[in-house]
Amino acid sequence: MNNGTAKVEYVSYLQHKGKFKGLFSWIFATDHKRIALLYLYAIATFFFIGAILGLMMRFELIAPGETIMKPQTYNGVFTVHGIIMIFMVVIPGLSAVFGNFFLPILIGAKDVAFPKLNLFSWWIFIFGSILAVASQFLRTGPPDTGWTFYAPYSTSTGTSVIMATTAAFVLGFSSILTGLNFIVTIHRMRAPGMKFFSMPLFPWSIYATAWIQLLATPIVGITLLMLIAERLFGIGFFNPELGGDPVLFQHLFWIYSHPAVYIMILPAMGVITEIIPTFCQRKVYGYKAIAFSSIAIAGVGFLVWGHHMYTSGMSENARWFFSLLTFIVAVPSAIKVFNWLATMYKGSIDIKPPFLFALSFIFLFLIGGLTGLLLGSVATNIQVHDTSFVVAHFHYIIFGGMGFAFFAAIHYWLPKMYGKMYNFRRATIAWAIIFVGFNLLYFPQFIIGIQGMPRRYFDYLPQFQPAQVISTIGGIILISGFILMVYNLVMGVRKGAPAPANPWGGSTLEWQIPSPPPVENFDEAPVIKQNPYDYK
Ligand code: HEM
Ligand SMILES: [Cu+2]
Repeated sequence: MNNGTAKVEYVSYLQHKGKFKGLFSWIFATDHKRIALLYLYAIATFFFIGAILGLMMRFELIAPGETIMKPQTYNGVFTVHGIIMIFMVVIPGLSAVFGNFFLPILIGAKDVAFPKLNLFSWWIFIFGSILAVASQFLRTGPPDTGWTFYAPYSTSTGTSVIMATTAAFVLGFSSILTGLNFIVTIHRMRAPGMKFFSMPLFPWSIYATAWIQLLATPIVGITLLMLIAERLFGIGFFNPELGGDPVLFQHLFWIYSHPAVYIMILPAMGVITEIIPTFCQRKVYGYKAIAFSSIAIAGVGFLVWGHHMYTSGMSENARWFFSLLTFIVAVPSAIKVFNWLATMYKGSIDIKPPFLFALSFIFLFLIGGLTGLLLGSVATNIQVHDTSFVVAHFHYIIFGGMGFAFFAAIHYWLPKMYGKMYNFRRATIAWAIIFVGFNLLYFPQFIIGIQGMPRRYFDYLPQFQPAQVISTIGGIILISGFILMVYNLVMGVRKGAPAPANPWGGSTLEWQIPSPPPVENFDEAPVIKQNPYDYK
């Protein structure tokens, strides 16, 4: 181990020469760190495509009536935007990139338990993504159901629903295999001496996430197969004329898709839990409470799916029950927020770009979470159901939460991953632009949502226009900040100053090895005697 400034002789995973050369040494790599970068490049590309589609919708919505596209095109665009962002960006995002890269390192392992399976998961992910994008170009036209594929419309529309659902099905497989791999890794590969309760908290969050991936994803897989069978053979699962029930589809879909939002947000919380103590130079407050709250969120998250269905015809009792459970799942999330704030309290705070993204995560996640309670309570839900209030809420949670955590993570760990530093000033400017753009884009949607602006509509009443214009301007600002951020990171990787092993004074294991890490992470397996946050 070195103190970061001394030159050491070792082969980093970036320089390592294996069986293959050039591109093949990447796309056939079994090193978890290379696979993490493969995911990073793929997901960044998809995010960019998805963001362009989002911006196209914003331009359409800048004025009432038709501006840049036809209504049917709009339906295709919001569906594809949703499919890309949900299944190809935020669900895999943090766990496939940073889980892959840092989980083994943080628990002192050489790699994940099944390196080849790990590579296979990436290939499946790419295959599924190609199918999803291809569904846009079939003669039948892009799917127009929204990413939720609600029956009965999805069983009868003429558009490419089968291709899109097959894509989601395939992507689900990748997610299941990744989850399985991580669970086995955590159980079997921890360094000698590392107990469950001496794991850092990011691995804890990945652990909780992996169980959701493993247990919930098969449900949506089966649901999508049922939908395909319904379309092909008219079986009658969802068609009332054949004795089926369209609401059954919603139950099955949300039994997966509500837990899926925790696949997105738990690793995000894990990242924030690593970053806050580092930049406050303090130990994280309430280690066990944070670890258990991840497990609690994963568990209770399975029981609240009905809050998406208050208006689709459920019994009164079912509604208040789901509402109650929804409020309960807010508790472990609130515990985490409390612990982050308690960690910061009286810390000596070092304001660097990763910390700025982490702070804005907390702020945006709070707005998303509190508006989530309005959606969780039956009466207020019925007022804002299927309005742009919902759009604002989930963008605050998913983009403001998972997205900002991703940006925080990349600014935190990039020096370790590439052994290079980026420009702090530019990163801070990009952060400010992104933060302002984000709030301009989504906050007005809360207001017009309450006033009755429906979601997924191509047209609207003139009274909503001012807010829509502000949103669109916000979208342009957001994208500019995003481009600046990516430019800055890419320049850092290509031309940045060499990064020391521990640029932030972090206290977890990854900062004890050189940047970029050696091929097998550790020269010799570390023996763990301390607490997870004691490597100083
Ligand atoms: C540049 C950034 C983005 C912009 C400008 C944007 C804009 C939009 C707009 C205008 C809609 C349609 C709202 C409606 O009428 O229902 C929408 C829907 C949606 N967005 Fe985004 N969005 C962005 C980023 C994201 C991200 C990062 C996610 C990640 C989860 C996301 C997920 C979704 C989903 C799931 C829908 C729902 C699609 C549907 O209704 O089927 N968006 N977005
Ligand atoms: Cu939900």
